[in-house]
Amino acid sequence: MERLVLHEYSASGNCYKVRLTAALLGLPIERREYDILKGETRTPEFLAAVNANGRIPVLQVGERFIPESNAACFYLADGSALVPEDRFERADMLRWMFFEQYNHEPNVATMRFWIAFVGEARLSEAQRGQIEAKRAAGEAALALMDEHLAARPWFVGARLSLADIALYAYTHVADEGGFDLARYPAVSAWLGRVAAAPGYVAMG
Ligand SMILES: N[C@@H](CCC(=O)N[C@@H](CS)C(=O)NCC(=O)O)C(=O)O
Repeated sequence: MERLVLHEYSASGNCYKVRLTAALLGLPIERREYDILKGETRTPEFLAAVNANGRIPVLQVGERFIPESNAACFYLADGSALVPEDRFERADMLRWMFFEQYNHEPNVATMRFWIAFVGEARLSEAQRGQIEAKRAAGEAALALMDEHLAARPWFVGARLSLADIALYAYTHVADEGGFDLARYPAVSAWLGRVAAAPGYVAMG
């Protein structure tokens, strides 16, 4: 495989997904840190050379760049045991990864960012006005995950896949956004299974 460099902010769950995928696959990956709170992913240089969307993570593969965490994870894991061989299960894995980006991350991750990183006192009026809706949507996503996991050990099929990695990243730190994981026993048990996977690395 070509040289892999992860452009990241290490406290970000989206970036952690890529590191965790690489670790579970035993792939060496270089890391380059940006402080998103200082706008380091919004400089003209970053926008021109790394990601015109001004965000991390970005996986650099040789001289090319893959923004979007789940796309980066897929690049690393394509053809490995983290992507199901069965066609239906592969699509089901993508279903959960899209769910993560649409229903989970914008609520569970944003609440964590606003509360633990920005601080409630520094939120804008508009952000403060969204808190209750985001909390409710985050709880709904966690409840749906809990119902799904009550009947099976992994999101898709009989083993850990990228669907689990994508959803694990922000779920295991959801308490930092004010979510009480004790309300979701099947999710809590699944978090333990992911953390016990060979090659697992903590977010740090
Ligand atoms: N859908 C993107 C979301 C990327 C994203 O929102 N990144 C945040 C950190 S988690 C970021 O770079 N924020 C800095 C900014 O927007 O300036 C993904 O999954 O990679």
